[in-house]
Amino acid sequence: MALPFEIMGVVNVTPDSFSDGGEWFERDAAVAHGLELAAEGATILDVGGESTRPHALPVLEEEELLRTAPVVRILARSPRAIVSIDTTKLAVAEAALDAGARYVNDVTAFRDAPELAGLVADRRARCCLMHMLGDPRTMQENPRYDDVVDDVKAFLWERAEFAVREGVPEELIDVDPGIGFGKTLEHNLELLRRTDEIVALGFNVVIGVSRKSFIHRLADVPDPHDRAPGTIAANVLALERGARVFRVHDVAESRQALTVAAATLDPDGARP
Ligand code: HH2
Repeated sequence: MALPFEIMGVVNVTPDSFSDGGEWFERDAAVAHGLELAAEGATILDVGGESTRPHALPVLEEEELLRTAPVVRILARSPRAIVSIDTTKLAVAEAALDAGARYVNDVTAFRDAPELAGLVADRRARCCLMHMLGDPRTMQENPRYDDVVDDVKAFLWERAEFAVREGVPEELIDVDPGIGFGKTLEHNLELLRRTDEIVALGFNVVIGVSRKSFIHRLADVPDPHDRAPGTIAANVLALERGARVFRVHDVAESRQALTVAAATLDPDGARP
């Protein structure tokens, strides 16, 4: 039976991601990791070839293609999960869709490559439009908002309108407040506390808190691998406020927690 949430498992084919850089950089390791996450309950596998952590070095298009397309091609055969490509580049998204991906996760919400919207529309793919203030080089330099939730909502609404104008059906658009992307600790907490206001936009809301540094700031957990409990706490509260998709590294633990939380919130709701 369908669960009232989806888990997006992170497959970073990168040497420098903030929490697992280098762990799945080899093609076979990335594929094996993706299959393991699908077996643990991820229904979306988010394959990325470029880190978005603050001050990450940009990756050339050819290199990002080489990292991601072969991994997407194999994972797309999995019957358990659909494959998402985490990219801001048109050619990388196109190659991934050619290789069987059915979801495009763009942390710039089609601002870096506006043509991505038309591509997603033509392929009838699902997409995630994420909020980020500035770019990964500058985003953590004194981020400011009038009201962080209202500003993020206005941005997401504008980007969704753009996607719809380019032909993407509304029901294939997910939105994401972009936890940690140009936000202070207080901004992140405010967005999580008021997730219901983002849900009220009418799109599926994606939450990406997994292992992020705000958990360390709050609970003193220097090693990102140890941040699953903080990740789960934030995700369970976001579920209660209506978020639908949870982008996580620790799939088995997250699935267990979210399943129990969902059953508690709605005893008549779907169970596995
Ligand atoms: N966070 C990261 C990357 N992509 N996409 C969405 N939609 N939402 C997020 O919160 C999000 C994202 C950062 O996490 P990770 O991929 O583990 O790190 P890195 O960017 O260093 O590879």
